[in-house]
Amino acid sequence: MSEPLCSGTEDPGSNDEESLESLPAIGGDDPPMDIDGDGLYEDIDGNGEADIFDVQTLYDNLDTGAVQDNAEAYNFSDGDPTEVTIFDVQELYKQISSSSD
Ligand SMILES: [Ca+2]
Ligand SMILES: [Ca+2]
Repeated sequence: MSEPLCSGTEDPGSNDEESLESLPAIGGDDPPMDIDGDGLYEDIDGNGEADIFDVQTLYDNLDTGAVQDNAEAYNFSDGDPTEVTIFDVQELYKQISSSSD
């Protein structure tokens, strides 16, 4: 029984996929994912794609501990890193609407 602690592995300059922490699942069974490795977890429902459903899921679960306890991962608006707000939801929506395949 070992419990891996991931503290100290966060390095904004590196892109080490294996060092990503998994966050508690939001509104489903799959943990959110940081698709592009910038430290923000835009795939809220963890299905591998960042789309409008992730915006909806974040909005629906905005007041839950799974979101607020990991506010830095959802600080899309680059505002207060200790609280996820509607502005973060709006910014995620903007990012998703502006990104194209
Ligand atoms: Ca990201
Ligand atoms: Ca998704």
